[in-house]
Amino acid sequence: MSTNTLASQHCTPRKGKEHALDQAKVTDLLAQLPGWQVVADGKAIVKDFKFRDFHHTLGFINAVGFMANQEDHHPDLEAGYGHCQILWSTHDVGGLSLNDFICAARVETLLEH
Ligand code: HBI
Repeated sequence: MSTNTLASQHCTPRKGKEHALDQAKVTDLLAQLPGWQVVADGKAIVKDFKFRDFHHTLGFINAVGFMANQEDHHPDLEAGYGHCQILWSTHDVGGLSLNDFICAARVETLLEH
């Protein structure tokens, strides 16, 4: 595992098509993210997280929101009792950028024990 893993990186403002990742890079980065899938014609990554009750789901949402504000990169969330789906895409590039993969990796570290 490289020392400069995705979860140890921070987002930077990425605007413009030049920051949109190509298919090969997306495939390479996705391999580092357990359970995440590419959706929306390759323009987003998504994962649905399951929890024992609504309190745990809300705790997770708040932790993700705090991290997203720190990184100034924000997910689309769809949640209900016992689950939260997180979708990452970079509006400023019109698809996937490295920021999306950094934030997905940082979400995974929130659940590490
Ligand atoms: N969040 N998902 C997402 N995509 C963006 O392009 C984005 C964002 N949050 C903040 C933001 N862009 C810009 O305001 C900063 O990059 C400056």
